[in-house]
Amino acid sequence: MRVLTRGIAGLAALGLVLFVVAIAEGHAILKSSSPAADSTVKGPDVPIILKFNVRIDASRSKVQLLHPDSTQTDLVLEKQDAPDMLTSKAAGLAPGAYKIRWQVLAPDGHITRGEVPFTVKAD
Ligand SMILES: [Cu+2]
Repeated sequence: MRVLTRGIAGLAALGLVLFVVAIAEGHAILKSSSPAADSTVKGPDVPIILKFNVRIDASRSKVQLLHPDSTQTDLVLEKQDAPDMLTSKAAGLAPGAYKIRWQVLAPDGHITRGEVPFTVKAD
């Protein structure tokens, strides 16, 4: 009985540890971005920075730009400065409303996606 109790306590402790690890290495959540959501920036060249809560597998992640005319282009990702960041450069943007569409793969194997709307104003 004592051994069983200890076993159960041990399992509970292990479960807690696994739970904490799962939180620490959970799927990706966007922590901040540049341009920030709903912000207005100066064109025509706009650096794109996405910062996440976990490291990102850039080779299996995708960032696209949705243009004011609803067309969509793939953004070429730069070499990662930090494992939890994706950067790119959107060049030649005319004034208007845009959206960054991101889809990333986190270490826990989960894919998450989201959008960051922003506006480009004339220089
Ligand atoms: Cu996950």
